[in-house]
Order: sequence, then C-alpha cells, then structure tokens
Amino acid sequence: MDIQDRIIYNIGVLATAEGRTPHKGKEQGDIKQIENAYIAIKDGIISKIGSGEVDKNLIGKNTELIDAQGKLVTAGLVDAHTHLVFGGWREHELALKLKGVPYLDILRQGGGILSTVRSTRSSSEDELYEKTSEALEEMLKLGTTTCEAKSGYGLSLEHEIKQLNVVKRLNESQPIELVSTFMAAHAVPEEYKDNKQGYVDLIINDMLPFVAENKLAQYCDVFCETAVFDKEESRKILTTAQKLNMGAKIHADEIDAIGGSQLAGEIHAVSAEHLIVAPDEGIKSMADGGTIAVLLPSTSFYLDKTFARAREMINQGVPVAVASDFNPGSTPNLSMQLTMNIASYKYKMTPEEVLTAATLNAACAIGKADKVGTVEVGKQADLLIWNAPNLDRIFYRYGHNQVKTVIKCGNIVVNN
Ligand code: IZC
Ligand code: ZN
Repeated sequence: MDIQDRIIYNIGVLATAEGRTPHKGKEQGDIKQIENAYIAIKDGIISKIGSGEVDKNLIGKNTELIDAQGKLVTAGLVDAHTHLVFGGWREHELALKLKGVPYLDILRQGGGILSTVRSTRSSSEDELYEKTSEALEEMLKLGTTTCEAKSGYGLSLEHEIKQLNVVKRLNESQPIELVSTFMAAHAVPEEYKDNKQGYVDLIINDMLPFVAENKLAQYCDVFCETAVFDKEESRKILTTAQKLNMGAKIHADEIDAIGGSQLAGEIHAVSAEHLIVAPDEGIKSMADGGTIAVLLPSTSFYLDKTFARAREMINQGVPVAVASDFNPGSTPNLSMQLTMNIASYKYKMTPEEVLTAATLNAACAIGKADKVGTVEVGKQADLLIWNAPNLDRIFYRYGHNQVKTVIKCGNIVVNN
C-alpha cells in the first residue's frame, strides 16, 4: 500500500456501525469496537484501518501523524433534521411557553413559525448567510460534519429560494456538508390564511417544479399536523415531489396523531420525523414501508412533551435515527451531543444504538450513507476524536462539549 497523507494512531477505541443501509431491530446496536486502532487517510478517504503498530510502509516524509492519545474515535455526527436557515429568534415565546400556552396556539395566533417567516422574509440572503454560518461554526465544534437543512420560513417562491440559495452557498464555503430539503409546506402563510387549497396548489404547480428543475433540494417535507396540513394534503404534496425525483420526508405525529406516520409508510417516505405520539398502526406502516424514524428528543424535552416510543420502533423493525431539530421555536438546540444524551436517557437506547442513530441511520435518512456515517475503508474520512476513553463515557457525562478534534474529508477542521 502507498504512502498515506495522514494517519491517526494510538486510538483507544474506534467505535463504528458498518455498512451503507439503515440498521434496524437488533442491528441498531451492532457496533464494531477496535482497541488500539489506527486509521490511514489518502485523498480525504479512509484507506486502511488497523490495530497495534502502524504499518511502516504507510508512512512517508510527508505523512502527517495524529496522536489520538488513547481516546475514543467515531464517525462525524450526522444531523438529519434541522431548520437551519431563519431570521430572528423567538425568545419572547419562552414566557408564554412557561405559562403553558401550547405550541399550536401560539402558531394559531400568528406567532410561532409565522413570526419566523416574517423575520426571514425581511432578512436579505447575505444576512441569512452570515447568521447561518455562525450556527454551523458552533455545530462543527460540537462534532456535526454533515447536516440536513429545511427551508420553510419563506413560504413564497422568492423567499423559499432565498433560503435554499443560502444552503447552496454555505455548502461551498464551510466544512459541514449540507443536504437541502424543500419545506414550503411548513405552515400556511398569512396571505393564504383563508385559501389553504390555493397555497397547496401553489406548492404543487409552481414551487415544486421550479425547485426540482433547478436542483435546489433533494427532499421535500410537509408539517402534517392539526391546523397545518392534513394527511391528504400531505400525500398530494409528497407524491408530487416523488414524481419529480425528490425524496419524501414528513413531520408526523409531533403534537397530534392525524395519520402522518401511516402516510409515511404508505408512500414509502424516506423518513418520518418527530413521531412523539405515533400510534401502533403508524409504526407498523413505517416498518412495512421501509421508512426511517428520525426522532428529535431535544424537542420533546423543550416542549415538555412525552418522548417518542423508540424502543417500540426498534422492536417493530423501524430503523431509528436521532437529530437536533435545530430551529428558533420548538428547540433552539444545535448540539447533537445533547440530543444523543437525551435520546439515551429518555428513549432508553443504549450508547451503541444511539451511535448508529446519529451516524449511519442518520446518513441513510439524507441519502449520504455511501460516503459518510461509518468509519470504513472507502468512506470519507469524517472523524471525531473525543475527550473520552470509551463510548459509554460520552453518554454518561453530558452538558459540555466532549469532542476534541473534528476531521472532515481528512482535514482537521476543529481542535477544541
Ligand atoms: O419554527 O417552530 N415543529 N416546525 C414543526 C417547527 C417545529 C419549527 C418552528
Ligand atoms: Zn422540524
């Protein structure tokens, strides 16, 4: 084998899922752990994984040797659900929330998502770009190396495109790899308040064809929820997107179970997300339809809701991913580490199951598992060196940043 660009050696434990397809059931917790490991990297790709002494033939005078100091190494974290690009914040809603005003009531009163729509519409593309860059910088320090980003605060062709353009520009200008999801069906905009059908038609006839033709997003998502979009409206939008070669995602059963998880399975959606109150039929439908459950534990925590029935989903053969859901309303949290901690404590998922959920299964949910989500020869060298000696430690401790070094495509991009 040739001389390598970089070799990470003295890895205490290398912990990773394996493969390119979602892991479900018992496989959800199948993690390979190699002690005293090393990883060789050539042209940004993992070229060799070994244990013990590094093979001398791999080391040339230009090979950079990185000492992992006996620490844990995993794949970079994949955040499969964020509302990344938005204007303003909504801290004024905290007092209402603490008084017990429900999330959907705030939205019905023209606040919530609609308040962020007003701030996003009045922000320029450059302002959104700057604000989003700051969030991404934080996320990178916390170990996120790949991230999905939904539009849905524009709610008109012009402003949705503005959000999608921000993601496109950021994909080229900073290390975190971004995957775009078009989500004009996030709320009914104020100007269509009395004409929801007109807005659904606008999405189907004008927005979706434009977004697909200009390759502005790989996925389409709908907020299938009481007083937002019902099951049949969601079906129309998502099946139109599928015909335009976009993958379907759905915000399902976050607050009320109105058929979102059943629909996800019926149309073979790539993922259904939230699922806080998913009924048995919905879980079965997802298992039958090959849909990944993208669970958002920090949202349950922040909205003071119950937690999705992750164990039941795993038992029923639904692959589980976890994501931050970073957004200015229902969870202004961008840390995948906090998300993973809450997933473990509240879903009762093991560290191994959560690692799969935050890497391989998350990568599958956004169509990136051929390149990222595991530490294997042939995959991109997206790696984290943790400030911890083993996998259990990063779940046992919580609340501070436990990532020490972030490597994206073979390059060190963060040294905390
Ligand atoms: O801005 O409130 N649930 N969409 C669906 C959200 C939460 C984001 C928000
Ligand atoms: Zn969301």
